[in-house]
Amino acid sequence: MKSKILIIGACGQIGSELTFKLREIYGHDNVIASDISYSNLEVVNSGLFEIVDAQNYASVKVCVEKYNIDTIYLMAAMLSATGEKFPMKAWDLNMESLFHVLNLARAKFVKHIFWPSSIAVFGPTTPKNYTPQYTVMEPTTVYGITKQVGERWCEYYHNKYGVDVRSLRYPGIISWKTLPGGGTTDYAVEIYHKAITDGHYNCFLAEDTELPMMFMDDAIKATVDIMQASNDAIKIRSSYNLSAISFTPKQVAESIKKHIPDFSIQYQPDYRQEIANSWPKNINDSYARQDWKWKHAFNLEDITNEMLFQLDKKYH
Ligand code: AKB
Repeated sequence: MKSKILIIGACGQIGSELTFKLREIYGHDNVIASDISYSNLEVVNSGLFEIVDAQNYASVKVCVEKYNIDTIYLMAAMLSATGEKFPMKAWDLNMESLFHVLNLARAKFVKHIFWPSSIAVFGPTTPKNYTPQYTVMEPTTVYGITKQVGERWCEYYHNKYGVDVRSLRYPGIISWKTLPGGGTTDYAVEIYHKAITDGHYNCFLAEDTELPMMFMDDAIKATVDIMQASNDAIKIRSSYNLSAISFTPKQVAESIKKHIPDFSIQYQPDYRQEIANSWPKNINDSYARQDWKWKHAFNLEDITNEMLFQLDKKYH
């Protein structure tokens, strides 16, 4: 029997590209995209699409039953920067949506769940370099708290109720199709757009702020790979550390200047600097590499080439 997939939060940065990739792999009509509104017309018009409120159990369940869904990718979340502005909204959205899908799996309406965690589960007391899978985790953002608590619940539902839930701690994701919204790592996407449109970027992080990052194609590959791995291969049911590259705003600016010599950048750190300072600089993802053979493909130079090429086409 073919897998029937529901993507919740399909209009967002990762959800949109995941929708296109999963349709390619599992067939157009086996992947139902959903979101709280019609905010991404490319996704809405690309195939089956439903309005689903991730915070409403009945709304998710109706869609699951309508299409006989067996696998849910829960991509709806409020990210770190917006979460600091609306702490209770971030808590409610991030936790309620997770409980709804976990409870649907516990009640056997669905079989498999993908739920993204984040490097935001780490905090200022975590070792910053080569951050291990198992280490001190004292996140200081509401987003990070929801992800850390969510990881505990995922593991709990797996151990107690046998729920097949799989998760990755995404770093900052860089992509050209859909803009990210409300994250601390968003600068690494905005910088490429501004390089093409304005030749200048005002960066909200300091020049030497090193953070873990990944190109979208790698993030999608990791997501597909962990979901396709055999049950036995998945040894961690909280969330896997996942890593590709790390860089600073200054290093991205330099790589852009190789293509656009006049590109200029100014650093005006704001409240997001404190969030970035609390996160690791780079991540040890040896468990993912060992358990389900994770391997990234894109380095900074590859990302810059692809981002500038695609955005140049988009804007001109
Ligand atoms: C954010 O910046 O909040 C996200 C993340 C690292 O999870 N991109």
